[in-house]
Amino acid sequence: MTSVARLVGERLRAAGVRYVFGHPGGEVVDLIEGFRQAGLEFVLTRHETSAGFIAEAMATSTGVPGVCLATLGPGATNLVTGIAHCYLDRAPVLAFTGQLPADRYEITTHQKLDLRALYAPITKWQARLTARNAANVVDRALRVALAPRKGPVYIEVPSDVPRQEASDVARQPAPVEPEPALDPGSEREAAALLRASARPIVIVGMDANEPRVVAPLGAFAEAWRLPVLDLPKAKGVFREDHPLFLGTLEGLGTAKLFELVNGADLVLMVGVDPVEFDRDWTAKAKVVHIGAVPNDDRYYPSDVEIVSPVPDTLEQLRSGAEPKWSEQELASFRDDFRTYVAPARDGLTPQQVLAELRAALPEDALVTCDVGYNKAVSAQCWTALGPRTFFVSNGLSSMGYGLPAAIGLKLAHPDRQIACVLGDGGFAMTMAELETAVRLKLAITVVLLVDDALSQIRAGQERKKFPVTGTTFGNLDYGEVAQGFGITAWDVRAPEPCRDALRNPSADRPSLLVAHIDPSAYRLD
Ligand SMILES: Cc1ncc(C[n+]2csc(CCOP(=O)(O)OP(=O)(O)O)c2C)c(N)n1
Ligand SMILES: [Mg+2]
Repeated sequence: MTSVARLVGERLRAAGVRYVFGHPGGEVVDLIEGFRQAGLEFVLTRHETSAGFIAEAMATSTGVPGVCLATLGPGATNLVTGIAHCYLDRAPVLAFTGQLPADRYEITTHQKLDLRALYAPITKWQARLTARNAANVVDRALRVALAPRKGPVYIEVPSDVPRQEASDVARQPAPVEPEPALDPGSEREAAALLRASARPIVIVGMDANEPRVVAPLGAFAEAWRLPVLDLPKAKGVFREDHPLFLGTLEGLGTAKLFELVNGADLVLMVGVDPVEFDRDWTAKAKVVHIGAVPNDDRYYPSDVEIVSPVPDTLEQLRSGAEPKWSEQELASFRDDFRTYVAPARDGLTPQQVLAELRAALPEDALVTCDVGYNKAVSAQCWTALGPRTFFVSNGLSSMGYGLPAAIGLKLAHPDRQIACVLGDGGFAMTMAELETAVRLKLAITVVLLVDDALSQIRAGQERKKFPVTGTTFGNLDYGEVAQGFGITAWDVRAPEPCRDALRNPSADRPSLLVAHIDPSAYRLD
């Protein structure tokens, strides 16, 4: 007989899934055993939310859905932040949790929560697994998760179901939705707007973060000589060392980039998902929305929408190109902005740490960051050179993301170098996952920006002239912390030792770079 758990596991394997991340409870051990029999590897994380972050990073970087698992009650509530991140950061992830068996659900109160209701606002679909629906539920879950915009689905598993005999054996369908075709009418309208404009700019968003967009986007921007801005989750689709690349919106110093946006007369939104913006859209320029998803958020008003595959649209819009901006104007904006976002200080600056990291890592290295000023500076000062090389929680903007995400990336890409850039606040939230990384023998460079504070929040208090309250904390002995996990730590206060450390990471376990930075370098005003 095939158990429900094994059937579900086999269907996940067939969809390309290799790992399930999570934290167990007694109610899910049958599910884990069936998954094991199906050839899936269960990876214990030290907190359920980390499992959601790991599954997301893996899914985002590979395109194969991620899977995570928690037990009922507190396991399910702990997983919530991880899945909320998958929801607002648009990742195809299946979240399984245990639940009381069906016949006890109505007459039990211990650990009972209405989990489908709990997950409803943070998932695209919620289902309860039974022996008679298991195959169809998994297949639908995979499809719903992968349909644009991608996102998580929730599957509740009553604890008696996994070991039952599966009686649902529907044939597995193809998982991907068809793409829309190019719309020639709106393409002509957009081309006319572009020809008539004097100061058009391009903003690249996460819906376009795909390898196949790289060449058409580069050729399009060069042909018209357009300045390119990106959003954090699209970093690298357009090479950030390119002379036409001017900066990352919502990174450090964004107000200056909005001066450019406000002076533009046309904005070409290429695969922009507005979930990444942290302010209202007030620019007066006309907008062309280009993407596989219509502009239904209405965050910005669009004069023309081209709901088509992005590469095709960019190829079409290239015809009849003539340069729109002068090279000197763009070079001078770029140089001024780069100087502005990396001010000099007596002490080590986070900008210097990122420059050393860029110099130490190969082009195809994968970098994650956490949330706080460390995100603002990484988003602006990490130079991304390829698509899907920079990973951040930006829709949800959850602290605690960077380290688990790096674990997911190293498992998915064992041959690539992986680093995470963390604040000391976010690190403390998930540092237990260092043990996960050690257990899995993952060489990850952990860059810790130490300022003994929740610096971004502290800066907000100071700007409002409030006393600093609840935004600083005691300093840890990170050398001892590293020793406790059995890893090496470097303590650095200047660029040169930082360089040495970054060039000599451990081969089979994480390395910890403890960078004591001057947080005043985050304050550009
Ligand atoms: C889970 C979570 N809790 C609270 C916040 C609010 N928050 C945003 S940034 C930040 C400070 C983070 O401090 P740290 O990790 O040290 O980063 P720094 O700003 O110092 O670089 C806080 C508390 C959040 N985004 N996520
Ligand atoms: Mg900090």
